[in-house]
Amino acid sequence: MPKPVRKLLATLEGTPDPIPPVWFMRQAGRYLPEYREVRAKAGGFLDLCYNPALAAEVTLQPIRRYGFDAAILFADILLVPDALGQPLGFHEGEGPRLAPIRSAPELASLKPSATQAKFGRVFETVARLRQDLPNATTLIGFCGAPWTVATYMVAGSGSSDQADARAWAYGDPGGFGQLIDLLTDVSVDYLSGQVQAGADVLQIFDSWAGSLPDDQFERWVIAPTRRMVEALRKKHPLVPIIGFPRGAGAMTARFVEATGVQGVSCDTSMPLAAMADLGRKTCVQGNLDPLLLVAGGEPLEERTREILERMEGKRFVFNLGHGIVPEAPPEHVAQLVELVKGWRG
Ligand code: 1CP
Repeated sequence: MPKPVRKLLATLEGTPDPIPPVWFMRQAGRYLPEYREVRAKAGGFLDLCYNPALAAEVTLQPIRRYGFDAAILFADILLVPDALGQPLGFHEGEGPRLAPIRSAPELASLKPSATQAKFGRVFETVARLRQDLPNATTLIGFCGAPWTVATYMVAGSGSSDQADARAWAYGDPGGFGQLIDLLTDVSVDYLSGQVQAGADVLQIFDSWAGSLPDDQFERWVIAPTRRMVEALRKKHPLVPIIGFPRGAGAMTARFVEATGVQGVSCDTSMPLAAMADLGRKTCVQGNLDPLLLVAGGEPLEERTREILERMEGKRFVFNLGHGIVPEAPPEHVAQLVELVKGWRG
């Protein structure tokens, strides 16, 4: 049987398409009524993440509705601390809560050897997805980058400035480095398991990369990401990796060069000229403002055309600069996908 053309995979491998592949971060989620229904049935958010049948179902929902070129595994970056044994809860309207870890001696409570039971359920979701997805749909596996996951583990919740992790990193870089090294190793195993189960492409979410000055960015964003990319390349030489160093701004080009990622996702604040420039070195993904999906109509169409024109001829993946927000009407998502798929058609 000939190998199916998976458009996102092909674009990352170096064959651009005149009509770019399209998928959206958080394409499964609360803006979809069918997601809210399954979510209510699952019980808690973590119950949904660890239930392979239901997690596969919510991953497939946006593929059925919109025909995206890629599906992203339904899971969360905080499953890694959860699997390591750091108690995690998601409470309605509050976001995640973890028992904070603030010093090197507390790292002894984390158990990398205990992760397999919970990771195994995620791998089962991936395996189901590869079976149930259309052959032409690329399957994306993911995890959080060590720095971003550490910011939640140290603060015990989301935070606007990641102050607790930054303070630990400055005050005791050796101790904080132990946490980053542990997360780097566990994340490599976790992503490698996703590839073995059937993921075609990997994305590493570093949502809080932008909170670090350049020297700290080198140490806590670039160095661990490079280590992950090198280790994964050895195990799976053909699987492309997309980095998402959100807020990296002027450090983005350096990030691409130093980490060896095959693609970079750009947030909404990246100027189109800079994104086009990056497109000469690597495959770029982005960067429509998710709030334009709330507005819809002409403002959405105008900016979409501008991005598509500016990125023409580049190795480019159409995406948002961050995740779809719960307020986005599903019809606006349909409007956007039609526009991208009909581009120059
Ligand atoms: O009630 C609900 O249904 C929970 C909402 C929700 C969803 C749909 C959360 C809680 N996580 C997710 C799924 C999720 N998270 C995916 C699934 C695949 C897809 O994109 O469709 C992915 C890739 C993530 C990744 C994730 N989780 C990130 C990185 C990307 C980003 O948004 O910056 C981060 C930072 C998280 C943590 C997280 N999970 C959920 C919330 C509310 C948060 C943010 C907490 C905070 O900082 O306040």
